[in-house]
Amino acid sequence: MTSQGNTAISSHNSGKNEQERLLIRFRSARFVLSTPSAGGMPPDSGAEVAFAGRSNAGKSSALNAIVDQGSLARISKTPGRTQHLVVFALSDSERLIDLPGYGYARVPHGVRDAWHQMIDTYVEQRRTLNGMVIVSDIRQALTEFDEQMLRWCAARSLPVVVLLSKADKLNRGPAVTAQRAVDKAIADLGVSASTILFSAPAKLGVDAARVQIAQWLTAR
Ligand SMILES: Nc1nc2c(ncn2[C@@H]2O[C@H](COP(=O)(O)OP(=O)(O)OP(=O)(O)O)[C@@H](O)[C@H]2O)c(=O)[nH]1
Ligand SMILES: [Mg+2]
Repeated sequence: MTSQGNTAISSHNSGKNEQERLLIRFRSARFVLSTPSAGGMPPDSGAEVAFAGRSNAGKSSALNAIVDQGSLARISKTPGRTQHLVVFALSDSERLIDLPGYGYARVPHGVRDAWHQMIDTYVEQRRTLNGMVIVSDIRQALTEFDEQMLRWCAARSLPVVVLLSKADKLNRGPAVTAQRAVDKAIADLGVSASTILFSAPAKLGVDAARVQIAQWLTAR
């Protein structure tokens, strides 16, 4: 699974060792619990990084690629599958949270409003939330929801990285052009967030995402 055959990076051995150390750390991720409300979360101590994004954007797939486990978080061809906050732990004090997808049209308004409320409450009140991963399909980024989430995170000075998912669906040129457009849209919003070209099946951007998330999990 690791890029052992890649001799081009052999001169950066320390970087490679660091990646392998991170890989081992993320591989230890285990399912803890799934809860329909922020009140059902584990005690608010330690450090957490959450994955947010539109329904079907690829949140669960990104999480699985990052922890290098094919089916830790449930992936579905049916949008709206993850309707709970799903908690995974790397250690007693480090957690990854798979948030319910936003904006799935085919559920009643009342249910949708309840999801929005729950995520809003979680982002606003969770003290150990140290960083937000917004997963956005590169062909649709940024959605209205992504922009809303960027504003919520800015409001509480929460750092954000945007994974531009499904980058394997575009050639390199159009993917880079799309990334630049998203960088500009973020700047135009007056907020700050880095972007990473990402593909779960192609393992693109996975190492970079691990480095960022590990940094947030370590910060207290
Ligand atoms: N080609 C490609 N397909 C992807 C990628 N990431 C996710 N998918 C596919 O997109 C669909 C949705 O992926 P999920 O990871 O379940 O998306 P989600 O954001 O967790 O969806 P909800 O839990 O419903 O909000 C699945 O069919 C995945 O196989 C990617 O990087 N490339
Ligand atoms: Mg999901």
